Amino acid sequence: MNYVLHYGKPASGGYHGWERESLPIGNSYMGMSIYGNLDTEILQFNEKTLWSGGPSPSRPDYMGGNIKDSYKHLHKLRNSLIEGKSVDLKPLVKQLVGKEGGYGAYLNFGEVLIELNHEGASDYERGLCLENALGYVKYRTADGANILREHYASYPAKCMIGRVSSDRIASLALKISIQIAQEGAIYQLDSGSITASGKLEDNGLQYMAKLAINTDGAVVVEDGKLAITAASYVEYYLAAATDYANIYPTYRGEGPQSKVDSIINNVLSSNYEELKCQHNSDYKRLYSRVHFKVTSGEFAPTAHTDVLLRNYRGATTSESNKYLEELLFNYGRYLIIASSRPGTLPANLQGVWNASNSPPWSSDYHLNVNLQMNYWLTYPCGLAECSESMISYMDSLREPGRVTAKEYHNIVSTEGNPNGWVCHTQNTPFGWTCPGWDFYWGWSPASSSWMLQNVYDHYAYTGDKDILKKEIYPLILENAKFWINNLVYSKEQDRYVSAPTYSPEHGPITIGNTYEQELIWQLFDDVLSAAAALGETSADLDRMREIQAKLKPLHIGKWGQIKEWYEEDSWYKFKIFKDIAYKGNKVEKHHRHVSHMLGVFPGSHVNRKTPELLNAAKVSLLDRGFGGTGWSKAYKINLWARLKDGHNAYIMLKQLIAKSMTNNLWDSHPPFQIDGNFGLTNGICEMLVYSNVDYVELLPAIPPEWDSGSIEGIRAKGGYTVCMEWSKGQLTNCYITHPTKTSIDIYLNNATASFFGGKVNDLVAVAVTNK
Ligand code: FUC
Repeated sequence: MNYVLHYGKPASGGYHGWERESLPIGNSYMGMSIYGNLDTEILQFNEKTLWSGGPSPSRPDYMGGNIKDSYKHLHKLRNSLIEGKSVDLKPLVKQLVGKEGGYGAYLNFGEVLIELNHEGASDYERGLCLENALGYVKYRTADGANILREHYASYPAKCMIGRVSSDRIASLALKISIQIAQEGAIYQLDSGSITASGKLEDNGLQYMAKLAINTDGAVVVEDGKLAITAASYVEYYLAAATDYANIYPTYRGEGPQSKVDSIINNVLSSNYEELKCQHNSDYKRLYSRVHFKVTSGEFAPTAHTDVLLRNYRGATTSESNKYLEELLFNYGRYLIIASSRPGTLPANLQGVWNASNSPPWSSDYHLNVNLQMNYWLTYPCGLAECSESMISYMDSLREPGRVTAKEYHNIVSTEGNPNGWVCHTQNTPFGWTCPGWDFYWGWSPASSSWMLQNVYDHYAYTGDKDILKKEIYPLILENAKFWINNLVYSKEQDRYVSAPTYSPEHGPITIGNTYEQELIWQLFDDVLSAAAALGETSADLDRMREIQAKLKPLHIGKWGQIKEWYEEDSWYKFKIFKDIAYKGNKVEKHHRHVSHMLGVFPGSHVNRKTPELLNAAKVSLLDRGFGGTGWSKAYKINLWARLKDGHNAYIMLKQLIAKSMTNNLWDSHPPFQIDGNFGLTNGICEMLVYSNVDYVELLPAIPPEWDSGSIEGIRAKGGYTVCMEWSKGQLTNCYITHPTKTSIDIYLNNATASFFGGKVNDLVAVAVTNK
């Protein structure tokens, strides 16, 4: 089946057109957004390391935003909270912030412009084919030549590659130039290439982009452009790099010139078709691992993608709506392959695509939900490789994170004796680990631990003990050490608490809120499981076990909900006044964050074996409603799936697609934020397979709208690969493979499974094939 995003006209101009209509390709080092214009084609491009901020000759005191000795203020605040003193918290929390200077932003690199002058063309179509990660534009010019323009982003060649061709010999005349989006770039041209280079004013980061061409036409350099005439084809190869290296504390490495030259020399020693084949096999190796189908037969709508999206908003279930759901499922996989390969920085808030020098939230790494959501899909979709850049990135936060632990928590590490690292809501590739410059969104030490669930899950899904031992275990253990040193005992609550705590951007400042307690509980659980798998024992692990039992993160409140704050019961006097009482505590009924739901998803604390908590989670989630920003809707698909409610999970999927997707199928917060795309794909995985505790459940939340379908290649925790089909909502065929194991505990809710026959209502051991 061919999954293609395609349109009948070019993207509109400017940032608006970029954000909503351009089509993205990427090799994770670089991203490119293609407009598909007929007059002058715009190929806006990025390179993942082009960041302002961080260390700079103009900021000799840059220290990851950390402010020295802030722990003194923490202690004051903490003592007043623990002792229950009624004090004005505002002046105290003003001191628990980081320095904004040096935060910086992910930057726009620039544009390749191709002046074609093909206005007046007919039979126009542009598209992005997900099966082979190829962008295309095709049309017939006014004088009858058929033009094909192709673009792909090769990960093996680290290069963006394009080709314009005409079926009329020597009919092409075009001009190519580069415009760098930064001040002061220097351009050098010869008849085969354009090189643009410079230094960022903010931090002195050196950058270079080089475009080389290959054509059968004649080339001259003219007004800073390559002017090509009498060509049947023009191929172009674009490489870009900076001297950034993720090495603390300088964050600088090899200059860009040698990197760019070696990429360009390498591609020029090959040819367009060979490179395309290499790209295809590299990409397909990852993309072809999973197939999801809920449409029947070989259904592929002819309507353009923007029309499909418009029709989708019309609500009724149809084959083309289901096709759009399949397309979006695959688009999430496409986008993570395009933006998160090993050896690069992880996918940021916009993946690798950004057309602004002051993008929303700096297009940074946000850890109070967003980066986590970016990576949920990697494991169930069999793309564990795509999580490696995220794992090394988290590892790179350890050194600067020790400085934050010292300055804000007085937890001191010495050479060879790491005592704990931490980071907060947001960070940059320059080790910016301190709290944000406003406590109310910036303070969130447990966000670091949340990200470590994504890290640990690499092992949970793949069973790879080498990476567990070498990378994952030391990283998560050191964050757990931070908590051993940082938690305090509250007599009143009879438990260990984090203090102060602030639920992401929501509610009052308290101690031991559900968000932090639950994340610490899960971290300890993962560390203890990892230690057991590796046969590790230590006094720290014993202490962790004791503390975990006394974290008591989850409490059911007076109206049957999972509490987000321990203190909630005291606000709730009369049912009828519930919302007023909550509002008085700065609580928004429909707040986009669902921070009290972490034990349901992605955590494992709330599950089939804790029915009271499951019911309470339903009460809370219903109270939060069915709206939210893009990512919030995506989160709720996952949550309803974990609550085994396919109907509500599907409502959230529909809401997300109908209300939070732009024509190029990017998720819109608004603005564009890629987390919702990834969260959608993972939400569909959660609807199909649950594997969070010690059993696998098939079809836990299948909605009536997908009454028959199939999924091939989806991964379950423990290293299983599942292929299955269902019909009328019931499993009809299933095949499970594992590299070494031969049996698995399956939970099938009232489903008939033909592969072992009979009606299955509870845990059943079935044979799995050794592969
Ligand atoms: C979190 C969210 C916001 C936004 C930002 C990038 O702070 O609360 O909604 O997604 O990240």
